Amino acid sequence: MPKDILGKLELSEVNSGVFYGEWMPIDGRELISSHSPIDGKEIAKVTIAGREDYEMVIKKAQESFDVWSEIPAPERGQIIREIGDELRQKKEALARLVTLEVGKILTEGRGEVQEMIDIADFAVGLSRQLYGLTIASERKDHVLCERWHPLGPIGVITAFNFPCAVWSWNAFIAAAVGDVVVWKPSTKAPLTAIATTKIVNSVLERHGLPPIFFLVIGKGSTVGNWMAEDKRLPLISFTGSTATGRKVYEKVAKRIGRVILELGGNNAAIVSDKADMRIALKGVAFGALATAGQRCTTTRRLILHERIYDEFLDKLIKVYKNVKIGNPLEPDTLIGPLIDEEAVKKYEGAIERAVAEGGRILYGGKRLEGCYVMPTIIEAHPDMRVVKEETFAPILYVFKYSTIEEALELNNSVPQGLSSAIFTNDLREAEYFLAHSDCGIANVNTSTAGAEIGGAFGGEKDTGVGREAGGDAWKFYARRQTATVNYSRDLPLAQGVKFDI
Ligand code: UN1
Repeated sequence: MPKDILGKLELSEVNSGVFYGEWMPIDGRELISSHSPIDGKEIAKVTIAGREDYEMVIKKAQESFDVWSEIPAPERGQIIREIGDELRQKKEALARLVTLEVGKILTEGRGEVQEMIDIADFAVGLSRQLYGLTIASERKDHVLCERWHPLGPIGVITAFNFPCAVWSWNAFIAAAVGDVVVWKPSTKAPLTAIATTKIVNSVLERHGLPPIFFLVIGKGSTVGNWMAEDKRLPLISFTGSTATGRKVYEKVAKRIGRVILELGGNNAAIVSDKADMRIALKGVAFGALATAGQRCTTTRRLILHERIYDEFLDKLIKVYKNVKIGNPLEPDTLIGPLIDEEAVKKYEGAIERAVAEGGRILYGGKRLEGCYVMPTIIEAHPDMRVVKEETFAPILYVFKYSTIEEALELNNSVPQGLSSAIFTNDLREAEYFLAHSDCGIANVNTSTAGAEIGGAFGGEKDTGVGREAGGDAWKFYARRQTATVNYSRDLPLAQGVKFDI
């Protein structure tokens, strides 16, 4: 166990996985282990929640909500500002833990914490900008306006690949709006969640405020199911696979709750014959290889113009040959391991199916050792079933096109609709792409991956419902109220209805 990293984050060999204002005692509780995909070794152990622990979390979250939601929003913003500062101080240690626990390279680990700091800054600004509209009333001496109220304790369920940033998109925006947050992280990254919970709540404690960021780590889908079925959590924000997201959606719908679903992506990059090839090459390589292909925004499909097809692939294969695969803590590594053995199996299974369906491996296709795999490029055709799926691994399927219409048809031909990109210097092509891409994110001359927090993040079709992070995504975390105030000396009715008594 790397004591230097864990020590700085107040983690020990056995950690409580439930925070309800205090950390649930660890004695006699069931334990899970967190393993590093770097070498498969155990980092530390974590306790998991039973139903009583969960009930305690919800009870305390409700109590905290009553306090936090009453604090003026700009004051809430000041607390979030300090949380951002605390994260700045702990950035390196938390980044190293992220790298250790999920295997992303250190600059990406740092980027992950930076994303938390950025969204904290965004939330501070937002805390003074929770605007509602004033609407012209059809009735004399009436005011019609929109108010946005805190929603309640909200549930956030996150995946391993962004083990703290995605939580913070939800948590800091929700906190600015006046909500408190119950977090169920991935059991593949429990230590990052515990360390994060300690950092953010320390600020509230310093101010004598009740905690607003609760944590409940559970095994399998148990805790997630409790949350999805729990009316006391008016919103569930879920990040994960489409299959699990569908189940969450059904459960939340049954109780008429609200969801944000950030599910699978199957993102394409189009490279036109009118692209700046250097930019295109870097954009495609980053999109396909970063985080070892384990981002929901990863470039999984490459749509190349026929005129540059061979040349671009030659160059891309050279890049693939040269990228250093290995320990993500080492400074020149660009590709770390996949998260676990199961992920490697899925990588191998997808490649096998692609070949069986007529795909041709142009590069890679093999496991190296442990959870390390070769990034893979496969020449594919649009009818292959496997190209319609999201495999969370560095596999890139390549297609050829001749007209921009054809390229967009290919872009839109999958069930998912998260991110998309075109590389071109032609204005007509770029605008045609933006007008026709069916994704929530559409980029010109930059990668499908690596979105900034300032824009709303999310997708269409099987990718889910709603938006997170910037833009006006905060409205998902708030209860909208339309208010009418009559300051006249009469009671005129809307639509000219007469009701004289
Ligand atoms: C995810 O993979 O769930 O745009 C989120 C990106 C990152 C976030 C990805 N900022 O690639």
